[in-house]
Formats: sequence, structure tokens, C-alpha cells
Amino acid sequence: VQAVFRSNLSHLLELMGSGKESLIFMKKRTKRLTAQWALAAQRLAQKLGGVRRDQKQILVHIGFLTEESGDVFSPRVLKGGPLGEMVQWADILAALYVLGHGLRITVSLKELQSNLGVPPGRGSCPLTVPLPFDLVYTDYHGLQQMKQHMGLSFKKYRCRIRVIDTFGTEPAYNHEEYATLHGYRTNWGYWNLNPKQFMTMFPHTPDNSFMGFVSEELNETEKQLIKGGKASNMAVVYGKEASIWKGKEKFLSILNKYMEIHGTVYYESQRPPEVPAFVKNHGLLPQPEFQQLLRKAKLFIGFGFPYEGPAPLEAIANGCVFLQSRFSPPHSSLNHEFFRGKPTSREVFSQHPYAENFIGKPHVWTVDYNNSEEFEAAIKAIMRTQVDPYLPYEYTCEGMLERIHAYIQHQDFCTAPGPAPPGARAPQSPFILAPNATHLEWARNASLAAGAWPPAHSLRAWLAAAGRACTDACLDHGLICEPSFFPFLNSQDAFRKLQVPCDSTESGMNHLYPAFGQPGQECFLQKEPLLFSCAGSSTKYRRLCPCRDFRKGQVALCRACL
Ligand code: U2F
Repeated sequence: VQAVFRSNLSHLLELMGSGKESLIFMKKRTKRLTAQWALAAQRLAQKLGGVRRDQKQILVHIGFLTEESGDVFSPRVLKGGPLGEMVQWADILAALYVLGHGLRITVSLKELQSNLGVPPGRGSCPLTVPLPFDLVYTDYHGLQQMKQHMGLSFKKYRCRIRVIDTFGTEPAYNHEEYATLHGYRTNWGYWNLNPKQFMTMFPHTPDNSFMGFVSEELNETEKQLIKGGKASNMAVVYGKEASIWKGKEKFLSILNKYMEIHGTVYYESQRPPEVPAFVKNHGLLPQPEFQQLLRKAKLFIGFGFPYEGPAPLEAIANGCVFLQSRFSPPHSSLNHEFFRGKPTSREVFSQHPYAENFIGKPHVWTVDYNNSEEFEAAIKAIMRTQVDPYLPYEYTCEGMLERIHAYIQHQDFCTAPGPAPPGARAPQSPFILAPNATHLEWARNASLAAGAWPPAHSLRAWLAAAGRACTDACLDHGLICEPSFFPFLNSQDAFRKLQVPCDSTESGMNHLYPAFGQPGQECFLQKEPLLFSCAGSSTKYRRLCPCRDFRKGQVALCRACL
């Protein structure tokens, strides 16, 4: 069956159920964004032309909202608790629905069981019950619940699962045996999934799929209106929970010399002591009113927490400059409580690395807050800077639809990559060498990888410097690491074509392989495909990195990927 774009979301709102504050928040958001989704669907339909899109049957099981997982988020929706996850789930549901797929939504174990065809009350079902869904979107809580209640079906159908995982899961943490042996075990587990089955909130590591969310897009008239209506001395502080303001008096008083400071901090009856009297605190605002506040403000200022949330994108989309602190040394699961136990070693160099690296100046200023002069100079400079509202394409409704469409039509973790079709011969010279001999290009006619997605001809291989991760090595060349191309580089032949002088070659299990040993002249091949990883580095290795191009504003997709 072909999928048909939908523009009326009222049935989706019914499917979302009711009761919990979290669901009410999500439904309001979906309702408010209906017109944006409809317009985006129209534009994408036009862009894709008549391309065939298969309709999938999809189960969305939001594990963190189930009572069985404790549901700690719902009671905090109106109290300044995290909303980022709800923003994202609301948008995922909307995108799947607008793309025209068949949708079921569950937020309790009971509903999950009945949709899986497992009789309720039966703890674990030992039989393989056929799964009536092509795809299942869930989170780590939901994954655990499915494992417990699906019996043998879990193993059989795990390739259909997608795990929404805000901060990401790196391959070293995902591989059970490797994680156990090398100290990468975490609370969240080691599920031996294909790392691309984990879907993140921002494009953290290309080892996972970037899912994202959306921010409201302004039309030209609205943009002009906003630009005209800005109060150049108005600042909004990022942080709806009072604890975020603790110990920030110094910055607030510097800022107060130049700007009128507004906050949206939740409070019960009195002003929270962390929020100084000179701050105009509006209390936690409903999302649309928060947006209105951002439209008037010049500056949105972060004090280091929360990490990597949606609000800075909304602020920038509404014409604010986002000022944030640089972290030196960077925060990570090794040195910071918040990231401890998360299945990633990613180093976070500022409160919002996406804003810093993908957007940057004039919209985003990342400064050292320990240096009061630098901080003060930034505020003064920002007040003099004119900026236009800006929203990266990948965070528009159209961008999110485009990306999820591509994933649904092309990502397949169930079919094992078969042997080359009979008659197909490995090309004589699959690589074209760049003059400096560190850059390989996959020949356009590489029959080896016919039908692969992303298409193999977008591969550009680089030998990274010692100590450099493939994520960074690719970015250095204006490219993005593409883990699905690792198999093409994991051979003696690839090293030879790269003119890497291997004295000997060995294969082993290490998430940094394939790599060239330092010092010494030994080449290392990867033995375990699940461990291919863009993330990770060591001064002991020069890693062999598969990179690809990407669409402007849509880093998840290569130019020929649609
Ligand atoms: C992030 O979660 P947060 O909820 O702390 O993220 P924010 O960036 O603060 O934004 C979430 C939404 O809250 C809305 C705003 C955003 O879409 O429009 N909002 C509001 O409705 N009213 C207000 O007064 C102020 C903001 C992140 F998303 C999570 O994944 C992390 O778990 C969390 C901790 O790092 O940070």
C-alpha cells in the first residue's frame, strides 16, 4: 500500500489519548503546529514528485511515560521539569502520521501487551507471536519492557525497533561482550542493536541516526515584524527550574547593567530565592507565550544547564542571539554527574554544541564565563549586532519529514547484507587516490555495493591523524562520518590502495579499527561489524575513516540519498 500525506491531525490527537499532563502538553503542541505540518507535507510531496512511499504499520511505545517505569516526567510538566523529550515525541508522532503511516500509540504496559498480541497477565510469552508492525519506535524503558514481555519474538523482531535516545549510544557501549570487557557497561545496557537503530535529539554521532524535533518556522512577514519589534535591551534567561539559577548572581548582576532580565522560572507562591529581585519572572509559561517572549527579546542566555535542549533553537528561530558558556574541560560521562552512566563518551564543549557548531555567530556566542571581561564584552557586542531569525532546515517540519521519510524507506536492519549477486565482480580499482595519498574516493561504478543506502559512490575515505576520531576527521574535510561504509574500508586492499605501509595486518575487536598503529607499522582490521564506530580516538592509532557528503541543512542525508 502507498502512503498518502495527511494534513488533518484530528485523528492523531484522538490516538494520543488523554489524562496525563505530559500527553496534554504534547497534544497542545501538535494542535498548534498542524498548519506548519500540513504546509511542510505539501512542500515535501512536491519535492519528492511521484516517488513511491510504502505505508508501514508502526507502533509507538513511549516507555518513559508508563507508570511501570515510574513516569517521573508527567508530574513535573507544570513545575519546570524537562519538556524536551515530550517536544520530541510529539513531533515524531506528528511526522509519522503526516507521512501517512498506520499508527498505534501506547503509554502503558497493558496497552503494549494487547498491541503485541501478548495475553495480559502473562509475564513473558515463550512463543514467537507474529509482530503486526513493520516498525516499533520506543525508548530505553520501552525496550526493557518489550524484552520482558515479548518472549522469543523480541529476538526475532528486534531489527524492527528504533530507540529514541536523547544523548545517543556509542557502539562501544552497545556491544555486550566488548562493553563488559572494556568498562563500557552502563545502566542503560548493551543491546547489541545496530547503532543506527538508536535515534538522537541532535546529530551527536553519526553512529546513531539523527531524529531531531521541530521548531516553529516564521514566514517573511513575521520575520520582518519580529525584527521591527525587538527590544535591544531585553534578555531572557534559559532555565525554568530555580536550581539552574543557583550561584549565577555575578553574571546576572553584570547582565543587569545593560539589559532588562526576564525569566520563566516555575514557582509555587513566592519568588524562588535563586532569582534576584531585579529579574522579571513570568513563572513557567505555556509554550506559545514563551515563544512570544522570545520574539521581543534580543538575548537568550544560558548558564550551563540544561544541556542540549530545544529552547535555544526556538530562541534563535525567533531572532534572539544565544549566549552560552564554553566548558573547559569539556563535560562528559567521565567527569559530570548528569552524563554519568549514559552510554557515550562524547565530550560536550558547551551547553549546546549543536548551536555552537552548526549555527554559530552571529546567532550563537560561546564564551568563557570564568572571564568576566569576556562575558561583559560579549553582552555589549551582542546589543550592537543585528540578527535575522534563523532555523536550520533539519529542524523545520519539512526537514524532519524529509529525514524520517528517507529512514523509513531506506533503513533496513533486518536483511543481512547478502553476498554480491552472481556475476558481480569486485571492481579492479575501487578507489581513486588523491594526490596526497590519504584520500580515497569510491569509484562511481563500484558494483560491490549496488543498492546500498547511502549509495556507496558518496564514500570519501580519509586516514585520520593520530588521536583524532572519525567524527572529527570527516568534519575537518567538510564531510560527515558514515559508519555504513566501514565494511568497504575494512580490508588489506583498502590499506594498500591508501598506500599505508603495513608491515603486518591483524584483525581484532576494537571500536577504533580499522586503523594504522602508532608508532609501528601494524594495520588493524575490525573483526566485529557491530563495533564499527565513528566516535572514539586514541593516540595509538590513525583511524581509517569513511566519510560522505551531506545536504545543506540536512546532515543526516547525503546529496544522493533521497
Ligand atoms: C532538555 O530538556 P528541557 O525541557 O530542560 O529543555 P528546554 O530547552 O528548556 O526546552 C523544552 C521546552 O520547554 C518549553 C520550550 C521548549 O520547547 O518551548 N518552555 C515552555 O514551554 N515554557 C517555558 O516557560 C520555558 C520553556 C532536553 F531537551 C532534555 O532532553 C534533557 O533531558 C534536559 C536536561 O539536559 O534538557
